Amino acid sequence: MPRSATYNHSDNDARWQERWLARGAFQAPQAPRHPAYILDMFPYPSGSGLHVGHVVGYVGSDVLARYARLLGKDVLHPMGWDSFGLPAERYAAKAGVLPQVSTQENSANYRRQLQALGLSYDWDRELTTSSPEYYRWTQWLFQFLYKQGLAYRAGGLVNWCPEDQTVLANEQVIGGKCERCGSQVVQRNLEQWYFKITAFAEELLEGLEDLNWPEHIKTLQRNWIGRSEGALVRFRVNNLSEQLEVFTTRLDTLYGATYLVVAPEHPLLSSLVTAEVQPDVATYQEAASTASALERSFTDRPKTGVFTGSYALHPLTGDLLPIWVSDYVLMTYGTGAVMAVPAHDERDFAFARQFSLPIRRVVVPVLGEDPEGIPDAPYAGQGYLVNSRNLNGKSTEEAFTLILAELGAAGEARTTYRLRDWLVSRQRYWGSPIPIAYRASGEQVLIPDSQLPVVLPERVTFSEKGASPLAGADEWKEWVDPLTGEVCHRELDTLDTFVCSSWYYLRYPTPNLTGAPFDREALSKWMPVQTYIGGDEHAVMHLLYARFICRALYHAGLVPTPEPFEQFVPVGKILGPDNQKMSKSKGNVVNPDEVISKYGADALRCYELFMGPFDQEKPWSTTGIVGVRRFLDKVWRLYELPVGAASEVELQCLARLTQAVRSSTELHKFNTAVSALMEAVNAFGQLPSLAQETRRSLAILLSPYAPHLAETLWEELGMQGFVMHAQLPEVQEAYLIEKTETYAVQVNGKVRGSVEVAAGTPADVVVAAARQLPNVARHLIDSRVVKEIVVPGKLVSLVATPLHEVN
Ligand code: ANZ
Repeated sequence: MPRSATYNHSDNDARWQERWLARGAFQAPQAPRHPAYILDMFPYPSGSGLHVGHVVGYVGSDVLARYARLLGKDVLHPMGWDSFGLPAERYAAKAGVLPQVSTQENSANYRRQLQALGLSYDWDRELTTSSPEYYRWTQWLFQFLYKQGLAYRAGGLVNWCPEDQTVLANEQVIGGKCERCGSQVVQRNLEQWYFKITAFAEELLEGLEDLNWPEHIKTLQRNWIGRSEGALVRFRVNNLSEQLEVFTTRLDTLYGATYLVVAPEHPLLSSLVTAEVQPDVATYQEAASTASALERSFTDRPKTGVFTGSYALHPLTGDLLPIWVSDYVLMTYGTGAVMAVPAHDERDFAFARQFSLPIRRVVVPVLGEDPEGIPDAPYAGQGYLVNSRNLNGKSTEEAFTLILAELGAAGEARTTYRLRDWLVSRQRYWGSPIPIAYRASGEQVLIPDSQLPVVLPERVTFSEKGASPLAGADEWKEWVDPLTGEVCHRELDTLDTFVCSSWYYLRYPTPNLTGAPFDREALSKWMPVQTYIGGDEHAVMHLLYARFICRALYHAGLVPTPEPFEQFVPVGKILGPDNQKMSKSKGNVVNPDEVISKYGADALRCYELFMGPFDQEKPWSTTGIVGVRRFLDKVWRLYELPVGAASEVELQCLARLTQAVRSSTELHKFNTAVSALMEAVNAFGQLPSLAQETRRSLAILLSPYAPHLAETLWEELGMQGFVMHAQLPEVQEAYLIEKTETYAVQVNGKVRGSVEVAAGTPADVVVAAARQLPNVARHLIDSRVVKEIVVPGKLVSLVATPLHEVN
């Protein structure tokens, strides 16, 4: 058959996709010898299907999976559906279609779209979190945590989304708004289910050290966990038998404490309040209950409060300190009470000004200084003590220790964490039922294992707003305890969908196991996930929850590794051609189906990766994809050159290409790999002939990026089997002209190491290699690189500034 003038993508895309599937080319082996578990964050299958922005991460992970196969690795590369969630329930209320049905349709559409990209998923392992076969084990997980004392029901102030009509976890409230729908979240006092993630605060913090994750994600997790070292101070209160405990990180400022403040929800408040201020305090408490914790913690928020009428005794001076109530103190942190040191804390300073409370300076930045009068602003730094009796002149650090000793039983060193327990119950239908029931006495009973899963009833009425349809499922609501015959009522809340995704990676090695959620033996072959790819918006949600659940299971000896994801690679968003976030409402959504049918799957894949660095945001451009398609046609025509013995130039060019594709792919610099392929194809195009060996190598190097074209060329060359199962060419060092170059690496002007790279290595790859030097990485911790200067062959100079503190 004569060769077509341009590469025929429509026939070839379909042909290879069918063959790969028919021959089980993507199947992971049962007994891997060189395992590589490469995992994407699985999507929520929405009704509108995938757009080109959703798939960039999947293309990147597919390149890694295909590359690992070329290295001879046994690859586990699965996909599934995180299919519980509110949109399906909303859709049911509007369109009258059961979520069970719409979810199936949507995931079938997603599967079709992903397959059309030639993604090498092992579809035999597909998971659907909303299927009873899966959520039976989510329910097992709930019961496991319950039995371990790590799942409990408790009352308290929670975040309530009035639009979604459900509570939310703290992690789902971003800047006071619902993470899903953007509505203003309000506070409500409700009884809810929690998972005790706080029991793992220290471990989750320490575990970060060994992870190969981007530093900014680790910083977000560290700040979210928020470890604070400080002390408890116990204050005696006039006419109260209990002492009032405060948590402070600045015990050294104790002599500067001029009043105390308790949170409006503090349990001792009612005993502190004297009769005459009782009504004012009650009004204040009422008003405070509507503000979110976030709002309350803003430093510049106008300060409000009421004097309780009681006084506490300063433990060292015996002075009487008035006790106030104010909502700038949160009940959910420390002890819910603070000693206020207005001269050295901004919020205390503003409050003291507002209510004319004394301000006493006890720390100065420079030894020997002792300014008079009231300061204009608080000084929050460290320094030396003044107005602090025997401690004057001591450093703040030393004073902390001395005061702690002096306090005796009235003080105690204490570490606290900002992290709160994970609120997991939701007042919605489309989630896993919580496998628990209540006796008439209120006592909780676990639904016995033999009756799991507790399946969602289908005969329910959906309403667009208001209570969960489960509240109206009268027959389902009742449950008879088989042991006692007592009629109990089931829990009507369902689990947060983040519970389903906190353990799914443990199920892929044995997706159809019936007797257990996962198999330790199989996990010890595959875990931890070698590379996990997804959005960094999950930094303190999914990525934290998954680490917690993996640790809880690890401690029980059920899984082999404490950490689930060895390496995490964030994916940058693709914006619409208008530089805006792609969304249906903005009309800037690009559909991959159309792009594939016009330009082919390989053009879409290569273009998505060529657009820019994988982890950065970038806008879609139609001219860009045309250029990439032209490159693929050039590759196609290159194979029309006469066959000849390889010249020196050809061998050099191939060696450089092999080197570049290898190093760029390994460092996830996919754009650099694609441009190296483009350069090489241009260079080969200048030659009078091309050797068979070069053709074979080029097809293999191309195959992770443009697998359909690569298979077509491989077939034309008369090769047996798939190119995806070939062996990656080695770099022929002898043909790398100037073999290597050594770069000095500077951070903020100081030399921190050196890297040796192949001559001509692209600048961004050199920078990436430089940043991986341990000594360089150490100097970049908690910083952002704002400038990268590369002097070819000589120097990498990084300019970094400290990251903002993230609350
Ligand atoms: C006295 C003091 C003096 C404080 C000073 C600060 C500066 P981090 O570092 O975030 O842990 N605090 C304690 N519990 C609180 C609560 N429930 N709500 C609001 N604020 C609370 O912050 C610890 C500091 O935050 C504590 O140290 C306490 O104020 C305040 F010059 O105590 B400090």
